[in-house]
Amino acid sequence: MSDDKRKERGLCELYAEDPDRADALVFGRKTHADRRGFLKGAGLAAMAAAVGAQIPFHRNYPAGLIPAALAEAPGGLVLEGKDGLVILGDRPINAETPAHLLDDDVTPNSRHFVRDNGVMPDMAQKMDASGWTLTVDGEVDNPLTLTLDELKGRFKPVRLKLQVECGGNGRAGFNPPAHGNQWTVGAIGNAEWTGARYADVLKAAGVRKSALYTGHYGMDAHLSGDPNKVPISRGVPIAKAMEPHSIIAFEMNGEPIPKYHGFPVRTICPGWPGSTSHKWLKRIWVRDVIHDGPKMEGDSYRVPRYPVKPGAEVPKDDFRIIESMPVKSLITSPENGAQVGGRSLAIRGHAWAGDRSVAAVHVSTDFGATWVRTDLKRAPNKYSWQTFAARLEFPSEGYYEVWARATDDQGVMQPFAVAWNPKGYLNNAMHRVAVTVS
Ligand SMILES: Nc1nc2c(c(=O)[nH]1)N[C@H]1C(S)=C(S)[C@@H](COP(=O)(O)O)O[C@H]1N2
Ligand SMILES: [Mo]
Repeated sequence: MSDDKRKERGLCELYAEDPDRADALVFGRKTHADRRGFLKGAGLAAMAAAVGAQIPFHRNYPAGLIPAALAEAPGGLVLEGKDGLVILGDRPINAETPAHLLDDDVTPNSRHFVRDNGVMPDMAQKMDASGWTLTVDGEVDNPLTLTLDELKGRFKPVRLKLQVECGGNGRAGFNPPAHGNQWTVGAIGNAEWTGARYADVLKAAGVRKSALYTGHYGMDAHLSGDPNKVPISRGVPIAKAMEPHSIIAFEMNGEPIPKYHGFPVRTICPGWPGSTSHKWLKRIWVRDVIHDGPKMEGDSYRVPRYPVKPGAEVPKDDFRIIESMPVKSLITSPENGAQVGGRSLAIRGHAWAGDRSVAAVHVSTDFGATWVRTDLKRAPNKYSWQTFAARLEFPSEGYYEVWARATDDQGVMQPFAVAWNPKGYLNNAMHRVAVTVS
């Protein structure tokens, strides 16, 4: 089955099974309360934007009916406020950004990938934070319950450009295939986040010497609908939480955090698997053991301690928790498959290296035989990705591939092909884009 078919079916199935939820996802609102008045205001504007035209007979349009324009659109489901994302799944929502749409130095909200494990909370769906508090408890002398105003007012806010990359970004490149979302290269974003320093909040809570790890809890519901189940609860070692770039964010690119990205508040633990950047945050449980919430154990966000043969069974005790993400780069211009007239081409992209910085990015147009060093910018702040650019000359017409290879500040380079692991994490193989010169 083609990808387009699968996604279309996803949308049609969603409308067939749960039209209210489908409307809410597509148009960003709950419709059951006002079925007769469905296409008004924000819902009408969102639908007009989604189908690409005004809708003269909008008053007649029934709620919960899949718009034909979307059913036939390649890619199917449209996420409100998102631009050009490829949707891998709609329950939970998972969507990645094509590489050429990640060209901006700072990723706009409309182009940041989305990765959910459960169901978005109502508070985010409505973008209304009334009643929200954050609790900090556990290994602290002074447990806190903060309102949004207190979080914003009690601590000096910081504003930082920070990379968030899903631990499974690149999973589609594994053979034998790994279960999970088949991310290609676009589960990475570098938005500008505003928030309190995680360290300041922990200090205000009087974090104890016995504190070893944090445990994050959010407001999203488990897919099963069971209110006693938590979809995901991960955390970080205290040292990572105390790092000055780990923040408890309340703004993304100068706006309240969009519903998909954790409204009203989330952690950002940059450079580590995105799953440590907990959305819709409501509680930080400070632990005196390594946090053992759902998706901390087993093979979730864990990799074998030693290299394994592709397809091997790995004993559970031989896994370790993923911490820093590895060095990686992405060519964001030209787009894969570009046709170039003439012999010269400007290329651009970004590179990042988890807790480290990127020392160099090289590119090759002859399948790795020779490499040219690109012009690599410094990060505006630590944990931002770094932008590279180069001008390439092609000796003749024909099919070329542009390959990019970043090197981190410890001399570690991206590999040609990734080392296999059971769940398909940490694929940092070189990015390649095809270019036809005529
Ligand atoms: N509450 C909550 N936080 C979450 C998740 C989730 O499912 N629920 N997914 C995590 C994962 S696996 C990733 S990669 C990032 C993705 O953040 P984004 O959707 O803002 O890009 O959010 C993380 N935080
Ligand atoms: Mo993730």
